[in-house]
Amino acid sequence: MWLLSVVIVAGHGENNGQEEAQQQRVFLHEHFTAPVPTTGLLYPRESETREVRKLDGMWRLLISQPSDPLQGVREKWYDDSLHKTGLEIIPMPVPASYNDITTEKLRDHVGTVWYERTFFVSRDWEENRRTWLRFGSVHYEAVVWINGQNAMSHIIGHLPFEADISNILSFGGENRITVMCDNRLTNHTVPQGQVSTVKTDSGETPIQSYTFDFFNYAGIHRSVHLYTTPLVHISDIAISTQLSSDQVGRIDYRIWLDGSTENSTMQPTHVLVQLRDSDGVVAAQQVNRAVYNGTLLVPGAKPWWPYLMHPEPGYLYSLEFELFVSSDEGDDGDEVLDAYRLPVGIRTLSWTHTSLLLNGKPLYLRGFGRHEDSDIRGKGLDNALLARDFNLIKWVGANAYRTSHYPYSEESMQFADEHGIMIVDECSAVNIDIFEPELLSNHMSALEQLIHRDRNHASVIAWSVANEPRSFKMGALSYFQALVNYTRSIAQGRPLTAAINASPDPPKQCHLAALLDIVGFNRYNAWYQNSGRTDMIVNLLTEEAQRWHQNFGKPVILFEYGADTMEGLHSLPAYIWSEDYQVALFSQHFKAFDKLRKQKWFIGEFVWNFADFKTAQTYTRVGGNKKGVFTRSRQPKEVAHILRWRYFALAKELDRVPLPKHLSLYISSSVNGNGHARTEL
Ligand code: GCB
Repeated sequence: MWLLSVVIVAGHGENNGQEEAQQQRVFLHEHFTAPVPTTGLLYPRESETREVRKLDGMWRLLISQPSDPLQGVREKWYDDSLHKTGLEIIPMPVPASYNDITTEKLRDHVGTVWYERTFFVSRDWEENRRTWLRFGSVHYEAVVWINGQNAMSHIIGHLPFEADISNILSFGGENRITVMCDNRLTNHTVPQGQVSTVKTDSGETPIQSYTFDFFNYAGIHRSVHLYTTPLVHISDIAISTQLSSDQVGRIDYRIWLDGSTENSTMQPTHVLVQLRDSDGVVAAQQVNRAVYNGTLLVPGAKPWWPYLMHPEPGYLYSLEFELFVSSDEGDDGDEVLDAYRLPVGIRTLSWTHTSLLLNGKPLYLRGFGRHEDSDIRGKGLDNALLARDFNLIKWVGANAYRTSHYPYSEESMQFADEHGIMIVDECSAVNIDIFEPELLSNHMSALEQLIHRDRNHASVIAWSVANEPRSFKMGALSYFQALVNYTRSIAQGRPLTAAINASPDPPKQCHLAALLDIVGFNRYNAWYQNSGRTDMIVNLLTEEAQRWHQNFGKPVILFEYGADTMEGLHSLPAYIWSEDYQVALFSQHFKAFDKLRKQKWFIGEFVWNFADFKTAQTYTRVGGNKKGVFTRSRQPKEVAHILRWRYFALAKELDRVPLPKHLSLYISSSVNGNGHARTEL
């Protein structure tokens, strides 16, 4: 690592709008240690050789003193039930963020909390298998003990982690699981934040601050699985797919095995790989004896298509891997050691300097930036919410969303595959600044873990390496060169993008855009810039998009535009924060998009945001960010109907999709020939 000795004085102060000078060191990230590649972590699925149990439900929670977050580690609270500490224990649901569950204390807690529950494991699980404990996500840092023994630890929220806990479990008896969860963000975490101490009326207390615009919810956010595998088992799978012009599908696969057994009759001899269509009929198969990678060819394959691009979107096959040990009695006596089934969509993804193509067809993305966020649960996984959100996405006619600003649940990724919703998959690097080596290494790890987790999803069409980094700063150049070079080496056939808010031109020109495959930018014309001026959108937006394309020669997407809107607030003429203003602002953006679409390199429009969401407390946010097209309880604002009209009109124009029957309301027989003019409300 070569540290320049110069000290750069850079403009800074996005947090409170005041420009304050900040001194920053600039690093040349020439030598860095790439993350150790993630292994394992296949999503837990039942099969004839695997059992899966969830440890979701009501856990117990202890809140550490913010002034002494590591007291529990020093005093070994994990050695016994948390009740033994004599401190207050409260019930806490899993999965959920803990912040909005109680009526006091917890919402703005800074530091650690301790979760605990007990569970039983049957004696049957002791023989010839391994038992794994897997967390879908704990934000931000987690340390896990089973029966007082350290089982695993993990940093970076929104990502899964697991460990084989067979050796520390009590089979046929009660087990205790203890999780310490720390929500503190620093300059080196992804995302970044700062903890400082303030003097309150009752003394000093630590507070957490951050520049990103969503609440730093924390806790055990996704399901906790307990599952078994055979001693020797399939530990990991990577696939990539292609579709030829004559409809021959190709699946390249690789599997990894893990574990050993002293019993030689239990050593795997071959793998049977079978691809089954949605009726269960075998479409291709292969027996693999020596190596664990291969290729399946699927004549007449049914491709994976996005929603509204094909009558049967989201078509998935089941790719079955069965690990066998041969018996001397011949094939009939072969024993299945392990079986795992992976849903697989067959499609070709490619890109040029002007287009992103799926199965050879240029894509036009219409969708949203979103958040995993809801009342009470915060960022906790909620299947009811997930199903509702996908119903709304389809109702509005969107075909894509960006997982702004962190990886979303694995369950939502599976849903996207099944429904044909395309995903721009973003890692948790939001608003990064101060480009130090420790940040780079965590940022690389965030991307490595994300790509490892999501590489087999047909829905993933791009990796977003960051949202609104301070990419115009001098320190950003070598940082992003290192980051992008590394990410490209593990990108699994997807283009790299980012949501940029720096400028396409000097003096605040973005240092990242030139390194990407697709340039995405966020721009709030008539909101943060020129508030109230919906007559200052079309030219500014079209000119800026053109600058991005001219300067960097890449396809361009607008990843964010929008206006905060209080549901039920109306104003004629339109005034900011009213529903009327949101409608007017969107409509002007649509004009700009249509101009831009004529230039083939403009490949997508994403609204900010799908739904209202919670943020930290600030005087610019009324109960949170209100730029949702839907309210936080997932009901449409007026603009949702307008957006629906546009998204379906695009689907009609681009893919000849018939408009939904009740898109517009009957007004009068003299309007528009058929009497339908206004969108249905
Ligand atoms: C942005 C950010 C997003 C914010 C949004 C806003 O540019 O990417 O996280 O929520 O602006 O509404 O200010």
